[in-house]
Amino acid sequence: MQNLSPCRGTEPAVSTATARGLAPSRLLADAAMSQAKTGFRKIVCATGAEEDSGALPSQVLLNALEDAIDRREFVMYYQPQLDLETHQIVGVEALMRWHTRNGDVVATDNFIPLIEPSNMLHKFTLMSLELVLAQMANWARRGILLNVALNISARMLEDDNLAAHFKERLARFGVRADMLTLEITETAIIWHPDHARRVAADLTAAGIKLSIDDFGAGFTSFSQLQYFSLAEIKIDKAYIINLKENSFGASLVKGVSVLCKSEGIRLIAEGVEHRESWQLLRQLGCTIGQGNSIARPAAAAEFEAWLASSGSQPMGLALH
Ligand code: G
Ligand code: MN
Repeated sequence: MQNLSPCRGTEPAVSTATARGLAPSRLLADAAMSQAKTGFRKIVCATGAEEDSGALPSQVLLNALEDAIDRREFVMYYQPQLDLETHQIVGVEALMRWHTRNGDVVATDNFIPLIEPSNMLHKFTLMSLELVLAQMANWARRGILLNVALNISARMLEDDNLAAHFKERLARFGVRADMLTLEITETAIIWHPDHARRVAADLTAAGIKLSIDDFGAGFTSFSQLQYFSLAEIKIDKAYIINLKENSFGASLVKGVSVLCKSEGIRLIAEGVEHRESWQLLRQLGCTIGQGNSIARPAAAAEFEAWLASSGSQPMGLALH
């Protein structure tokens, strides 16, 4: 493959908004910045007194987000997943960015924690799904067949109708179910495992693939994992960003790769920031990488330009 140069994307930085008390989206972009500085809890639990000192009440933030959802101010970015042996693009992860009306770009870490516990989660998830399916249908019409991974909250596995919602939309957009993977973060607490397992089984029965995200970042319960029919595990970037030989991270990758091989699970290393890690990952048995040394997340047009310049044929059919 040619031109698979590192860091080609130009993902915008998170908002640096400073003004206060303007439009709702300005408030939230502002809060995103405060969150980075002061921590999430302080904003969400802000009291009147804190409001005077510049923190914002959570309801204002939630209203701003709800408006943003209704106005469709969210844009999907795409980050490729590379087969480190064949240099084929095996898929992309869809990553949401909020493009506020004043031109700020807010990354997911700054707003997902607000949406997840709220009653907006359902609406937000279906909006994300529709953005992804519209893009997949658009790509398919143009002969670009890409497997796409969408992040969903573990809380969505409480919804008995989740698979039905997904099936209806897959049919409406004319997208094959086996080209869609749902990433569920391993750190999330699943309150009703039996129920979640049933919903997950409905999704896999519909042909949708399930992936465990941020693997190794939480208190992994292998006893839970074995009951989910997993297509994929993504090792948390904390182990990958500074991957070194003979380190704990290297042992983890090697061990999990053995588990994945014998279970027929696809293994992805996320946060591959250094080109030098590509070979080490292959040696450890992990053949798929995602991260800034391959490409940063980019909006569809920019991602397509990257794909064309990479010379890689995306692999768009079911992987197993
Ligand atoms: O929670 P999840 O693992 O889905 O989040 C993926 C996040 O990791 C995205 O926000 C993406 O921008 C970020 N990311 C992707 N590649 C890299 C990388 O190489 N290094 C770092 N630090 N972050 C990355
Ligand atoms: Mn993810």
